[in-house]
Amino acid sequence: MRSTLSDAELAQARTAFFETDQDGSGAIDRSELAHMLKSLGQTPTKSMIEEIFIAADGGADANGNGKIELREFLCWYSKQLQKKNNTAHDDVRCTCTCTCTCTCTCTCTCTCTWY
Ligand SMILES: [Ca+2]
Ligand SMILES: [Ca+2]
Repeated sequence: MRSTLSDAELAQARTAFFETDQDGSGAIDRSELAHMLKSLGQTPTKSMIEEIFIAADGGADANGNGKIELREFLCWYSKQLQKKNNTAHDDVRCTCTCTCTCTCTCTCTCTCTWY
């Protein structure tokens, strides 16, 4: 694994992992992930969870055993940070303030991600 995390980011990621791993099993399962997202103010849907676990372009559950081990989590976390940085550079950060879920015909194309 090539780590692109700084020491501070690594420490942060480890903390996040152990906070999320509520039963201390050393791995994050789907319900633990859902709980973590909720604590971040997200409303995780089943597909959102699946997306994180098994996204085609690098899901967190790299070995497909249905759990995110620390190694997998760190790898995934660094990818998210990279994405975030790339996004910031491209200046396509979410600037839209429309949070409505109505079916109006506004053409808001906000691309913010779950974090
Ligand atoms: Ca666990
Ligand atoms: Ca796994």
